[in-house]
Amino acid sequence: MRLDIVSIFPEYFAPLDVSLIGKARERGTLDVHVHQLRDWAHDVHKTVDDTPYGGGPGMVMKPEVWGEAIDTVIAAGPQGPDGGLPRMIVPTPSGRPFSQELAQELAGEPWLLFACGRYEGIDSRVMAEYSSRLRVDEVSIGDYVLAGGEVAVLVMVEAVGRLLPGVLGNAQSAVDDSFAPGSMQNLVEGPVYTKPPVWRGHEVPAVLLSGHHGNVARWRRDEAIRRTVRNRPELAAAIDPATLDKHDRKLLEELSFRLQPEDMAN
Ligand code: JA5
Repeated sequence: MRLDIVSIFPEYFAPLDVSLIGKARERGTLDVHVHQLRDWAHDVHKTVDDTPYGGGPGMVMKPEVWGEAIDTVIAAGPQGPDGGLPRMIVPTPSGRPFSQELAQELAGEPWLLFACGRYEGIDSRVMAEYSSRLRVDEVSIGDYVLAGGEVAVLVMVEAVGRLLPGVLGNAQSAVDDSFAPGSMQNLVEGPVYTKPPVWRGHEVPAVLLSGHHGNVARWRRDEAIRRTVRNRPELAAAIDPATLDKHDRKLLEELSFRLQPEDMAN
């Protein structure tokens, strides 16, 4: 997979040299190109921003600089000027939510182009222009404000990169994830433990040392349910009652959690 990232702070992407993603780059699984947006600004001050039309606080990134940057990146693509087109991702808190499902979808793309905004964001005509030429998605990684798109891109690159064939050492790790399709539906993962069996007076739950695989699986599911109800009530509310056994129902009752009634449709 090829990744192009355009930013006024290319130094933000130093973490992509290390760990899982760094190794994937060394092996050629990932081909990452980070670009300095200011390389396409032509005035002496390398200006990339200007005041917002309509007034208001802050500055907006200029469309001409972004247009030249993106045109150049597209033209220098993986297989030359006729080597297909990238899918473009623009991080913004007003975008569609990033999710494990979107990460899976992006992991199937041969070429992604990430455009990192700063200030109050990028002139919207840039997204309009490229939407008529490429698939463009404005994407949010959560409901909070960041100073720019760079950290959001690091998040998305890690989430996507670890799904690529051969990037995770253990093939099971990616399917066990809380939000992976095929993991326990609508449940987050429970707690994990390793040696020693007692640390500062805290004991590892005895069932995990018992060697009884059935009891271990049951206990893990209970803990996943407890955590989901406590930390993610909106996920718990979306549990399909048909996916629960009698033991699950009893536990939810003990936790005073009311399941949604089964609807009449279907
Ligand atoms: C800020 C100019 O979903 C959280 C996000 C916050 C934020 C993102 S994504 N992009 C920007 C940005 O600010 O481009």
